[in-house]
Amino acid sequence: MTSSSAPGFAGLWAALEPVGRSSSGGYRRFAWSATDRVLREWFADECAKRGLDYVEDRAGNQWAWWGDPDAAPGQGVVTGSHLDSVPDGGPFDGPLGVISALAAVDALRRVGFQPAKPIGVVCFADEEGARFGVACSGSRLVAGSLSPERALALRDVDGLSMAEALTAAGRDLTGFGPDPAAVQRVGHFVELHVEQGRALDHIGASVAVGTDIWPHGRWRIDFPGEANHAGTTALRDRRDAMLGYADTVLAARATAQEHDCLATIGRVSVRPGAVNAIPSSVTGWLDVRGSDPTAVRRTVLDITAHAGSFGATVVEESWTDDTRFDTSLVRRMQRALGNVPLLSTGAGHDAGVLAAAGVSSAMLFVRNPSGVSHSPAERAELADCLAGVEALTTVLADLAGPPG
Ligand code: HGY
Ligand code: MN
Ligand code: MN
Repeated sequence: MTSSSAPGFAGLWAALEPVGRSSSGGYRRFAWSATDRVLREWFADECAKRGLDYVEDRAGNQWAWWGDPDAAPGQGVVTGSHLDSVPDGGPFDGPLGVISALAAVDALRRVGFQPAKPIGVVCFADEEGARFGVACSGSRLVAGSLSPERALALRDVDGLSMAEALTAAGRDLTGFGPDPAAVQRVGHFVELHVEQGRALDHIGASVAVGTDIWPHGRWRIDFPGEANHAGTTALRDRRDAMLGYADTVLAARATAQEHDCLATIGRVSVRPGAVNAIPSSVTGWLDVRGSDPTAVRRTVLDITAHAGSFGATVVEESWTDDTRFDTSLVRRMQRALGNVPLLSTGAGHDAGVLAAAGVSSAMLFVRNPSGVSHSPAERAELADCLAGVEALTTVLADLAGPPG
């Protein structure tokens, strides 16, 4: 399959690049925000330009079809990713998959390809969970692994619920939630994503096929304390919530090291949050991942016990099991692409949610020479991005082409 045209890809990239970029150079593209609306409209416009049949599912995810997915139930060959970001996230995490999907459709059309199966492009809502705290909320909602009741009640740092944010974004909440019909249209889902590590850089490869996602989860830990004056309260009289929090952060790191896992507390909230007031409560959000689910669970148990010794409560906010992608699809992609390397990842993706819901799914990773992600330092070279588009184009042609 011929390679995509750089101007096509570069044009798509240039249009999206300024949207939601903050003064840090990172992106602040949060679900159901005004920036998100610009992104959603951009995606819908690009699909309209290509004459794709645009439809939104009951969870607000955006789909666009080349061919009628209902004329061939369960045969849809779908690719795509997400456009939202973590605070000050990088430019590639998510958008590279969406733009590559559009560029791959363009490349197929340039060579006169006629799909024997419907080809879909999807943009999932709220993959990062940056605003409401649950990752992959759009794909979990549509797949039925996150209840609409729980999702709509989630609140952002300003106390706005997802229901209020959706309503403010002009969305009708009637029927908001799972959409089995949308999921059943998908025969295969392939998500292209920038690598969030340096494995490809170390082996000198542009593209890899993703095989699995490590088990991982998020836990909210609330440390109790007693508000009081910083200048008049003797140390012996204090119940300082910050001490338990700080001790637990260090314990989380030591426990993860002990169990060969990764533990991160990247978000904290302090009340009342005054320089001259002893904290009455501190909330930390814990992220734990690892290749061995038992070790991950052990790590969480140990951290929970440690936090509990300070009177803290721990609530699981999301959990993703060890997710193996469809091995027959992975092998088929490897055959179509030649001997590209296989790659496991500790990062969660919508492809993992669909795989867990029984959809034949897999991923393509594109080299990131910095290895950094969830940071403005995230990078991918244009040549590797185009190699990713070419690989995705080849995979789509193989999956949606005539049998035989
Ligand atoms: O957290 C993750 O792994 C993904 O970026 N949502
Ligand atoms: Mn991410
Ligand atoms: Mn992502």
